[in-house]
Amino acid sequence: MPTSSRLQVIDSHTEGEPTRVVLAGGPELGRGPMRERLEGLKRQHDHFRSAVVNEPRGSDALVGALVCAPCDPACAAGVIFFNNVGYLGMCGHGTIGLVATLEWLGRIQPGLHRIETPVGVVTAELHGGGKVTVNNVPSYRLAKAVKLEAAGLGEVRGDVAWGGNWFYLIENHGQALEFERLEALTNYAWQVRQALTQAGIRGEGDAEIDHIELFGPPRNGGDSRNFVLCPGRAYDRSPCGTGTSAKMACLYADGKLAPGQVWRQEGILGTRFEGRITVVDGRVQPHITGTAYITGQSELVLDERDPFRWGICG
Ligand code: PYC
Repeated sequence: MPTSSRLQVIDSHTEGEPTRVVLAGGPELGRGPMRERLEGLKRQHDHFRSAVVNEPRGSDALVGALVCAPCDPACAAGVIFFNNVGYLGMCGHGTIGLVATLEWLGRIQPGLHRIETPVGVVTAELHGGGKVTVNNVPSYRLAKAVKLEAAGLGEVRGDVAWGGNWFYLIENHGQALEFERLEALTNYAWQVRQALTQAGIRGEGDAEIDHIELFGPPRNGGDSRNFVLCPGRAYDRSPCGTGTSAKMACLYADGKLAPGQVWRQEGILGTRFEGRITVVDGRVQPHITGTAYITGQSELVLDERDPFRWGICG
């Protein structure tokens, strides 16, 4: 059997968005670079992803984080992030959840830690009490004000940007970013996502743009509020770490954010990430600070008689 029938997990949420860290019981993926182990997980053990995050053990909102032994012993951990429909290159809220989990277990102390991800090594500073600053991968805007026309949407313009995942960021969407309007926001963003696919608008290397980010005025002391729709149609309960990184790369490109300047990004729940950038050799590095709280420690059981042992998936 490729995966143990019992998985040790710790659940947390980062500014509202849940993370499930798998500490033991996951499939054997070898000792290669994290991007190779991700390919192995995708090809041979996708049922493991579904068992961990989909119902009946999980939910559409849950992001899984499989902890792996790092290639470089100077790293605190290697990690592969996944969700209800697939895999994430990087995940800001998930990295904060992972680091807070390692703190809670007593495995790491406050200070700077290196984490291997499929899109490169990121560092994270643990401040203590679950508060973490993620020093994300270099982020950039690929294209500004890309026009999209789709029935029912009218003309939409958005920036295509990378922040560890691909985003289409829209400012003039005409939508009120209110929690009470989650369904309308989800439907709107999903239509945009489908229209992008139909129009063949993609990220670098022909990558799919699978995160849609709507922006609006702040309501809770931030500089801006967002609504982010994730690849599996779940909305991000946090302000989205990779999305905030993509946004700051766009602001910098427009001359609206200076290195070191603080950017307070509210999510749709009103929680906030504090962001800033540094620029090294012309590349924008985002720094995202938020707090994660542990919500549970448990053992997932995969009973071979259970028809939904590998999760309920569409
Ligand atoms: O915080 O980067 C993030 C993230 C991506 C998808 C859900 N959260």
